[in-house]
Amino acid sequence: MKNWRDQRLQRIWELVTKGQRIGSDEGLYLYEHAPLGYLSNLADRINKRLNNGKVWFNRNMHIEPTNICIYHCRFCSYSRKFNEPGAWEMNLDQILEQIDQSRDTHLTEVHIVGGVHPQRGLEFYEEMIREIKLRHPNLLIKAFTAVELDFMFRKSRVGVKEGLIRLKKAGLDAIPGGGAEIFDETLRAYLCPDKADSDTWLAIHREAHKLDIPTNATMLYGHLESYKHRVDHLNRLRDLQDETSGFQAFIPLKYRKENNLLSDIGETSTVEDLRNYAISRIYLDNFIHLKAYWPMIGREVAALSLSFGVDDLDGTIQDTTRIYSMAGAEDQNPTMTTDELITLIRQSGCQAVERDTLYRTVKIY
Ligand code: V47
Ligand code: SF4
Repeated sequence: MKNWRDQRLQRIWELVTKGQRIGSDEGLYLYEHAPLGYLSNLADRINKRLNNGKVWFNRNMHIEPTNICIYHCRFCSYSRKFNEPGAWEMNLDQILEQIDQSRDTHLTEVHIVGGVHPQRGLEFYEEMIREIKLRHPNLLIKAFTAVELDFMFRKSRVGVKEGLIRLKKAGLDAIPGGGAEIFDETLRAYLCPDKADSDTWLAIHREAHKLDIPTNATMLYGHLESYKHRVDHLNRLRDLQDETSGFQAFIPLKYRKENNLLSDIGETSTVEDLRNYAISRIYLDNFIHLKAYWPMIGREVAALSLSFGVDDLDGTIQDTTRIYSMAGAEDQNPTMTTDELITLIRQSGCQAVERDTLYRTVKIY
């Protein structure tokens, strides 16, 4: 057992290494006082216990059907109104064509997330999923944030349960974690005032879990939130996971500052990003996977994150995602081949395991 001079850190270390849970005060203490080496060491132990030195990745492509959005999130660099320069909308044929043109013949997942288009209701998305599944029955579809789902269900006047049942029947396999942003109501009212609120986000994920649709969870951090807000966010996710066990992975999303209304507040440092990964790993004791979304943080930080509790690197994403490139992400052309990903993982001393959307092993490298 290590000895840390700070007694509080020593107590947290002992609790966590015994497999016990820490509370909000302890979470806050870690954010405020824990040294980097402590966090890396503790998060890595938990990760080894849960994932045994494996780092997961999958072969996926991202599709963003439109960036036309009715909402006005202050951190968003990507959304546009109709006819505004830079706006795009793809029809069903164009979406299907984009998948057909995929260069990776071993693709296992298509990830679909976009703006909240005012004219597109459940019927449009139901058909989209059905057609993709019809042409590519082996491709798993992870699609639509809770914010998109909330709007399409209300537009089509169906309840959450009915809407999710219909999408599942059409072929939806999983739901991504976007739209969670930060749950604190006061901050959320300022950052993204008009979209699905925190309770709605959580209720949609709860209902999906009840219907056996696995989902992910995110937290947008590094903007106006305090450490207390981050701990509150992690707490709400941990509580729901206790109830349902339906979350597959937690993905911290680093706020990127270019071309949006919060540009003047700057961005978090790499050290802060690594601390946040580690504390998330320590706090969310009921989540198996902690994912780094590498196109946003860059390859080098993604490699470092593997020593801070991260066990999953999002995909061999082809250069189709624009949410982050428009917000100033590290990698403006986010594509990594399988070989590059495997090398990155091996150089961190871990074993690369290709998975599908449901974390079933496809191949061990
Ligand atoms: O909800 C928007 C975020 C999210 C910015 O589940 C920004 O596997 C940083 O859902 N800086 C959408 N982030 C992305 C998303 C996602 C991504 C990767 C993996 C998964 C998964 C889900 O992007 C939005 C919002 O939180 N976002 N603007 C910005 N300026
Ligand atoms: Fe729309 Fe999503 Fe951008 Fe918010 S973050 S404005 S919901 S596209």
